[in-house]
Amino acid sequence: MKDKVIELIKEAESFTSKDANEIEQFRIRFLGKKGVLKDLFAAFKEVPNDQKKEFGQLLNQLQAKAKERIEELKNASSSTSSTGKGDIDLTLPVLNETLGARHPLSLVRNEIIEIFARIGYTVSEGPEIEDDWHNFTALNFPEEHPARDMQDTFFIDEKHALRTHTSSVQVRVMENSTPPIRTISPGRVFRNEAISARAHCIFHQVEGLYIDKDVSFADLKQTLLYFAREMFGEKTQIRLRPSYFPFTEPSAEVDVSCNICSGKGCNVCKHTGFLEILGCGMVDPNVLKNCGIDPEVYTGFAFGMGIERIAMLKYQINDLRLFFENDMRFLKQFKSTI
Ligand code: 2NL
Repeated sequence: MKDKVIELIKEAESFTSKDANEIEQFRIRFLGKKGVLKDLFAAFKEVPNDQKKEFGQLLNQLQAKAKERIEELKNASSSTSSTGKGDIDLTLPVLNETLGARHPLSLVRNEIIEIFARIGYTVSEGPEIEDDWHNFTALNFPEEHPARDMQDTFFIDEKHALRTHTSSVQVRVMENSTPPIRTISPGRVFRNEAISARAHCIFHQVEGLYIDKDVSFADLKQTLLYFAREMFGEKTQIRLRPSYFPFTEPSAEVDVSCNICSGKGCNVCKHTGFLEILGCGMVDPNVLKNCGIDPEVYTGFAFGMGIERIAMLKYQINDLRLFFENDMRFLKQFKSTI
């Protein structure tokens, strides 16, 4: 009896086949309802007590071996079957290869939205074709400002153009609501520029606007420091340089400490230790007035940044054109697991 079991273990170990039918026959013979293991377990009662332990162990070994062998052979045959006769194995797992990737600009836009959502900012959207009022006049652009020129702006007709910034969305928000206002407006913007590694005629912006009683420049600085640290890491420093925009006064350009050399100086930051990320300022009282908000009661700050620029710094991308060419070799690198 014992020898018979040892014989069967050897047989199970050496059994080999690629034919699903043969594997099934093997399973029935060993593990089936009327299979050898069933018989042997039934015969177990007959085994003298002093041999029961050894015999039992052998039976367990045989059962485990038979199961293991069937599993191995099934796996081996399923991985070759679809290449051989052209039949499809529906039990194969789905290949992750086919999973898509989010565009890096979407990843960065979503991250910016989340960072500001955590401090109470909503998201506002608006039309890409704008009238002169929302894109320029309400924002305090003088009648003769060069940005209104055909060379900088894509005009649709006398009165309409493709928006050159998403501030136009925020003008609409101010016109249609009362403070407190805390909103960001991400979106596509258009400028009549020659395409190069650093410029494109279509790009993406996020603008932010905060209007309430007693909003100060200190609030602006602290908000931007929070953003920079969430986006580029908790050790990030910011630096504000005086600047000029028609719609803010005072205005500033904001740099972050270079996250590649930690401010020590490298090729990316051109040995300055800082990288420019956005423009900002206190909303000009004329703009508030134009949008129906009393500048004697309310103050506010605003800022604007290019999503491409933030993505280039975050992922160390050195050519803007990569964002628009949809080269799979580039896009595939942003594959996420979710
Ligand atoms: C930049 C600079 C900026 C704003 C955008 C803004 C919007 C309203 C009122 C006042 Cl409704 N200002 N936006 C303010 C300062 C700078 O963008 O370099 N963007 C890429």
